[in-house]
Parts: sequence; C-alpha cells; structure tokens
Amino acid sequence: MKTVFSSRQFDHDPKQEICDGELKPAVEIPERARIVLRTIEERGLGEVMEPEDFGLRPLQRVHDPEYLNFMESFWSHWTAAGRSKEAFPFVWPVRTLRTDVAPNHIDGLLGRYSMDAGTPLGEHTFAAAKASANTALTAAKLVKDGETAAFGLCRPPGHHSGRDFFGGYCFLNNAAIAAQWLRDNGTDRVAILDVDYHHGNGTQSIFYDRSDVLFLSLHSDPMQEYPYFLGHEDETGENAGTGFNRNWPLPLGTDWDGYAPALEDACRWVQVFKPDILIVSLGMDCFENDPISGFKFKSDDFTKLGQRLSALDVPTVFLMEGGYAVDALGTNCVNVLEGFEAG
Ligand code: 6XA
Ligand code: ZN
Repeated sequence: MKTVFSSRQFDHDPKQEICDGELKPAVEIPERARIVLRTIEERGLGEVMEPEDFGLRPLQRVHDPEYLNFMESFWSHWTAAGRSKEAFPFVWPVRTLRTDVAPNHIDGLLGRYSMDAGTPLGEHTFAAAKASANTALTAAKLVKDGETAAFGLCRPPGHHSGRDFFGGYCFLNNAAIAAQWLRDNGTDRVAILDVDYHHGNGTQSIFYDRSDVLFLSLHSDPMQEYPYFLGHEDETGENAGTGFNRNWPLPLGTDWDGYAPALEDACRWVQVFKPDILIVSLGMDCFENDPISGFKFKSDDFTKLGQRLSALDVPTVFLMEGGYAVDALGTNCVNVLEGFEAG
C-alpha cells in the first residue's frame, strides 16, 4: 500500500496544550508522524510519496471562505497584536452572544472560529494543515485511479474541524475534503467510517443533510468524553441526509470484544450503502495505553480491525486521525494497514 506524506506536516510543532486545568506538553506532535514513517519503512508496507498540491479549491468546497481567510492571515494578525507564542482561544459566542457580527480583534476571531481551548495554533500550523489536506487528497486520488487502498499520513488530523471552526487538534477536515473531492470528480457514493476514539463531530456536521456521503462513527460516549456535545446514537441525519448518519457511542473501558459487535453493525451499513469508495478516519487512540483515551485495544486488535475492513471489499482511503501513545503508534497503525492487505 502506498503512503502519502509531506515533510511540511512536521512544521506544526505545538509545545503546550491546555488540559486538566494545566498547561501540559502537547500530545499531537511531529514525532507521531516520524514513528509511523519509521514503522512503514521497517515493515516494508510500500512506497512513501509526496502529495500533489491541489490548491485552495478543494478546501473551499468544504470550509467557509471567511474561516479560510482567518486561518491564512492568523499569524500576521497575532504578531501584529504583539504576541509571539502559540495561540489559544478563550472566549466563545455561546447562547445569548451575537454571531452575526465578526469582531475585529484577533482574540474575538479566535473564539469565533474555534470549538475549544485545547488546540494550539502556531506560525506554521495552517501551512502544515494544508499539506495534510493535500496528503488526504492525493491518497483519495490514488484510490480513485485504481489502487485498492492508500494511506494518507495526515497530521495535523481533521475530523473535529467543521465548516468554519478548528478544535480537537484539527484545522482542516481532511476526510471531508477528500470525500467532497471524490464526489466532484466522478465518484457517486462515498462512505466515511470513523474509528478514532473520539466522535468525528466536524465530519458529521459537514455531511449531516446529505445522502451521497454516509457518515458512520464508533467512539467513546460523548456523555463522558470529548467532544461532549455531539456523537449520540439519535443523531441520524437531517432533511435529504436522514438515515445517512450513524453513531455508536461506546462506554469507557471498551475492549475489542465490546467493540466488535458495533463494528459489525457499521460494516453492515457500509454494505447496504454500497459506496464506490470508503474513507476510514483512522485514529489509533482506542489503544489501551493511550494517554488521553479510555478504551482497551491491544496492538493485535488493530490487525483485526484492518482485516474486518478488508472483508468489505471496497476501495479504501485510510486517513490518519488521533493516537498519542507515540511508542506504539507506528505498530498500531501499520497493524491496521497490514491487516487490511492480508485480508
Ligand atoms: C481534548 C481532546 C482532543 C481530542 C483529540 C483527538 N484535548 N481527536 O484525538 O480524535
Ligand atoms: Zn481521537
């Protein structure tokens, strides 16, 4: 299987994040990509190639133009305000506050275009996010052009980013950008299966009223886990998209035996939908030793996940999302991809 990655994706290099009421070392770090690349090479998964540059158009098909302008010009505004370190939002237009007027100040804009204070934004963040989106697009193109599967080593990840906001370490929704690009380039039916530990709220929201892109997500129950405000079982889509969104919220402590029946259910939905291409939002944070998560996958369970997805017999684009147990991340990720190839 081919892997797509650009060294520009290393340039998003956050130092700290706000977590548990403290500033802690960031967990979504360049080392994640390095260990995955190293393991791909050691285990001979296949060629690693640079992404093509698809330009702004595929990003504009998913994201709000004002949001993209904000991201593009963020660092010049931030430094013009006298700041030099990575940025964190701290005020949001919640209920009773106005969203019809965009403030001028960069602190107001940070709140307008974000969902949390846990996602550091630095000088090279948007350039790295664009490279990550190009990685997703190139992997999608490989599969559209006939590969059985491809792996986009996306970092920063994408699935929490909505049409006009960043959050959960995500700035551009790589899976949504790839899905929309496939739809715009002749693929009729796309399914997105999100197996990251966290609900893919951004992806769900982008396709919630559509029947051409099926969104399925297995994740930790939002009653007790980030992103807290989306990902419940009763969210099944709206208008034309009614019935084309499915969530499997699972309890803390879920292991492979608890996960497998939900995965079977999701796979049945994929089979009924009959997608031309499947996109897997591939988080490895269901791992038992993940520092921010609460599921109990063993490394071998990732192989089983890959094998089960392979049995769907659909051309598949794997796009990396979360997973923060860095030492095991390469093993867990390549286990999915090798499991898929072994079938
Ligand atoms: C809050 C947790 C962010 C979740 C990031 C993630 N700091 N999403 O792995 O899939
Ligand atoms: Zn996650």
